[in-house]
Amino acid sequence: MRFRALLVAVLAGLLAAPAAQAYTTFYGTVNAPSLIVLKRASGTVVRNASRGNKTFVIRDRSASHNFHLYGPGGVNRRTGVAFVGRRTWSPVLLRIGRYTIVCDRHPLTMVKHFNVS
Ligand SMILES: [Cu+2]
Repeated sequence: MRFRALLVAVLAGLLAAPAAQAYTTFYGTVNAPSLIVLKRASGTVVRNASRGNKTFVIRDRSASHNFHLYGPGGVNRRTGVAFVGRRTWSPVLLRIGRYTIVCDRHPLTMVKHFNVS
């Protein structure tokens, strides 16, 4: 009887366990001829964000560009220039400061920033 009670308690605990953590997701796109952008699910461009863990879904649509994210806290993630496809980076911990998204082959023309506060 005691064992059964324990078993029920353990099963109830398993059922009550939280689902995998879902973070706010940002969508990065890089595309020919010279587009690089970071948007929210709503479609608005990310210029300011709150600090904390985020998910980045990167759509790299060109074999001649890449998507590189870097900034405070040692964040430094990138797709390969030749790579075409989707990458998910999660979690990425954003800290207060200024982050950069850039195509490494065109750092003067394909570069944007957003601020985290
Ligand atoms: Cu480029």
